[in-house]
Formats: sequence, C-alpha cells, structure tokens
Amino acid sequence: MEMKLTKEMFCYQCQEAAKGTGCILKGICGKNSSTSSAMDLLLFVVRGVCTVADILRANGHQIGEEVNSFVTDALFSTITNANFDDESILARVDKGMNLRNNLVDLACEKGISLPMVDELIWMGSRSDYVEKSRMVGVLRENDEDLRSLKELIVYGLKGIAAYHEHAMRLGYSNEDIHAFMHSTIRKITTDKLSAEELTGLVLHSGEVGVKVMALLDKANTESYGHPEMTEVNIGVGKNPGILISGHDLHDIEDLLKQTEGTGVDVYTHSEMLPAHYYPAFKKYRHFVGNYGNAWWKQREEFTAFNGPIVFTTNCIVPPLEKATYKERMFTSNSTGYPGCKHITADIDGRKDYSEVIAMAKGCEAPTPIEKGKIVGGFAHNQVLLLADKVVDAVKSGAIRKFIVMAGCDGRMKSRDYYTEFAKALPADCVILTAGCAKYKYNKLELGDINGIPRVLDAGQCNDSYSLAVIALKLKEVFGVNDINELPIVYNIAWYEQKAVIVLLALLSLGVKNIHLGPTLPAFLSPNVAKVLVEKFGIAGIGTVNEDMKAFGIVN
Ligand code: SF4
Ligand code: SF3
Repeated sequence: MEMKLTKEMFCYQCQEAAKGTGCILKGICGKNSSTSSAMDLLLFVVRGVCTVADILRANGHQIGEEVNSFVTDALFSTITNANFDDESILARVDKGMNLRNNLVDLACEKGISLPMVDELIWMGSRSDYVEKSRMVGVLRENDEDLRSLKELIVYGLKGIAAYHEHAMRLGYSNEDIHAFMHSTIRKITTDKLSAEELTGLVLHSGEVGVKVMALLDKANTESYGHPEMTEVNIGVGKNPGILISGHDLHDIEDLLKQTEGTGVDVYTHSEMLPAHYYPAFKKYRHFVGNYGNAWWKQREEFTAFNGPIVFTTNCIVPPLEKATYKERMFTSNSTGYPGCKHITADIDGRKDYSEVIAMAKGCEAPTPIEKGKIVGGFAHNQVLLLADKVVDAVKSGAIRKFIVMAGCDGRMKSRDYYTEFAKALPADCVILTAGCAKYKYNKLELGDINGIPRVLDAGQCNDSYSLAVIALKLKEVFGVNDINELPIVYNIAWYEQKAVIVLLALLSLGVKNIHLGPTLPAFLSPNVAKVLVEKFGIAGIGTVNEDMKAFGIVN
C-alpha cells in the first residue's frame, strides 16, 4: 500500500488506529494533529540525539545521565495516551535540540566525524517546528515493509523506555540498555538496513525487553518486597480519597507517605492495582483499595470518585468538555494534559503532593460503585512458593492448561471476546495474567483449583516478566526441552506500545503460536505479518469456540 505524506497527521502505533490503517485527522485516542506533529518532531530530535550519542560512545566517550534520561522520557511521552499537552512535548523538543547541539559540538571538538543526516543538521526554531514535523513522521520511509519494521522497533523501544524509567526512578539505571536504545535508533537513522537486518533488530529488542523487565522486577522487589497473594478491597471508605493511576511505584510510595495521618485515603485505579500486593505498601492503613476498572472507564469512574486523581503514566482518556473532574486531574512524569497541574520531582526525585492532599480534604468521599474483593499478587516469587501445589495439580490433571491472557484492556466492543473466552474456559484451566487486560475477567466468579485461584494475576504489564519466569521454572520442573512443550498457551490482548515490547520479549524467549487481539497491529505490513505468522505462528483471534479448539483446550 502506497502512502502519501499527509498534511494533518499519521499515526498507527496502537490497536485503535482508525480503520485498522492509521489515524490521519485526529487520533481515536483523542490526540490532536498538532500533538501528533509535535511528537513526530520530538522523535526526529531523539534520532539526532541518539545518533551522536552512539557515535560518541563508540569513540570511548561516556554519555551522561541527562542524555539517557532525555531519550527515555521523550520516548515514554509519545506512548499512546501518555501526553496530550503540546507545550510539554515542544519543551522536550527544545531541550533535545540543545542536547543534540551540545553533543555535536563535543564531537567536533574531539575531531569525531558525524554522518550528514538531517537529524544532525537541521537548525530550526519554534516557528519552523510545524512545517518540519510534517516531513519527519512515520511516512518519511516510503517502503511499507521497512517502515513497518522500523516502527515495530521504535514501538518496542518505547515500551523499553517506559519500563526503564520506572526502574531508573528507583535508582536502577542500566548503561547497556541506554546504549542499546541509542545504537538501535542510530542504525535506523543512518544505516540503510535490509528487512532481514531490521528483523534481527526487532528480535534483539525483544531480548532487551526481557532484560529491562527483569531490571524493573529487581528494582520493585528490592525496594518494596515480593508481591504476595492479597485480597484487594474494591469498595470504598468514608474519608475523602486520592486516586492514583499508572504504573509508577515510587510515586505511590511518596503519596502513601505524605497522606499518612491526614485523614485522606488512597485508592488505586487500573494498572496501579498491583501496588496492593507489595509488603511495603500493605502497612498503610489508609491504602484502602482499588476503585474502578481499566483505564478506558475513567470518565464515569473519575466523576464518581469525587476526589483528586494523579496520573503517574498512561493511560489518560481526554476528559469531556463538561467533565466535573478535570480540575481534579494531576499529571506527572511523562504524562501531560492541557490545563492539568503537572507535578514535578525535586532534586532527590521526591514529589510533593501537598496541593493534591489539600484538594482532597475539601472533597467528598468516593461514591461506591462496586463492593467486595479481588485476589492478586501471583508474581513469580509467590507462584514459586506454591510450586509444589501447582506441579501436583498439573501432574494429577486437576490443572490441564494455563492460558496466558496478559496485556491491555480497551474500549472496543470486540474485546468482550476476552470475557467470553474466560467464561468459556473449562474448569481445569487457569488464566495467568498481567496488565490491565485482567479487568475483562477478574471480577467473574471463576473459583479455584485445589486452592489455586483460576485467575492468577502477576501484576502490571511489566510483570509479564513473572509469567516468563514461571514458564521457565515449569520447563525445568517438567524436564522439557522447549518452552512450547508446556501446557501453556498464549492469548494476548494488546493496545499500546508496552504490550509491543512484552510481545517481542516473549518471541525472544522462543514462545510460539501467540494469539494477538482483538486485531493485529496496523503497523504490520502484509509481508511483515507473514514473517511473524510463518516464523513464530502469531495469529489473530477468531471466535471463542474456534480459538478454544486451536489452542487444544476443547476438541
Ligand atoms: Fe490513532 Fe492510536 Fe495513534 Fe492515537 S495512538 S493517533 S488512536 S494510532
Ligand atoms: Fe494498560 Fe494503558 Fe496497556 Fe500497562 S495502562 S497495560 S493499556
């Protein structure tokens, strides 16, 4: 399919890409064309920074934390539903231009020659940004297969950046991961890579995806303990509350500390639910529960919550014009929304939530929307503590199959498939999950098998790492040679770019026959999709019944 440069925008990075091909006027997610253009320009600047940083590194120069953090944050801020604020994206462009110029000066001083690419030469200022942004977006690559592979790599890198940033906030920054990101982006920028070479980079990104998830797992568990089997309250208390969303555990720690003794309770939303599983946070009596569901239900749920809402990462749904909660929305880190107060960290990385807490004190307690409890906390350590029980259940036939249903939730009706799939699973099947996909079935009464819940929630999307650790452990216990010989099948739901790196990570571990839904990515060209199907057995979803048969769950 030939694509032309569009005047407005072109984005096809998420599962909601318009018409299954790409958003061209405004994002289905709510992203304006101006924001999309600003992000295209930011990625252009990131390519420049990475190119010169990689060349300096190759010449023996150390790259400072400022450059590493810039690239990580810039990539994160372009993830779907993270940032809708043009000014905050443009400020990143300005910063990136400065960094790039300083690095280029340094290279010149040292006599290091640089390639003559536009990303290193262009010297525009704010008044030139709009025009430039139209030339440097996704469609700059004319060949649709090369474009597909390059974008697949960049989306994987965005996922890596997101997970790395959480780890970095806890003091776990990995130079090899930064160097890999820079060199990969440099190669995309300066080298004329063949489809084969780009495919190699896709798989290498998956390997680094495993590394970054392992690093974040280490950062989270060394800082806050290992997640434990936990019952989480989904009802409400009588105090006013603050709702915290996203994936950043350092932020919730700050918030829990600062709200202690203030009479303000803390609730999690969507992907922050797994914070309840960590021993370090369980000790807070005012950490009341999880309010609501996955990100896409936030318009109704934030209205009913009555108190302030803090975003630590995506996913933001743009509030409607008449929304009553917009003044109560706070963003931080890579997120941004025009008109919402942005909370920044001090020099020690600590965020001051006093304004949020003061606002909460004047708000009503949350309106109850659900009651009861859900169970989670089955990250690798907890599951391995139960290993004997699990292995016995598999050996006796009480558990016949594990179905990995990790990934994302979303508003498309077609995602009801996952609820129906969970409901239709025979009683001897167990769901392993991570990410916000779980909200499609975590409130169904699916029961347990010999005390093992039939939905084992490892945590956030990054905790998909736990699912890999569990699979590798089972491989060892059952003495099989290949991970694909285990009674585990993969039916993954994706939405944004963090799910892309989870997918690439699974591929790099040798997992085959992953089903991906509710639709295959728009950014996979027919040829690239064909390679993924032939090489890895990737498939889309069909009907529940067809897929149950395809997975060998029913005959
Ligand atoms: Fe469209 Fe998704 Fe891009 Fe938003 S992020 S503009 S919905 S493809
Ligand atoms: Fe969810 Fe955005 Fe993907 Fe972290 S919060 S899994 S969609």
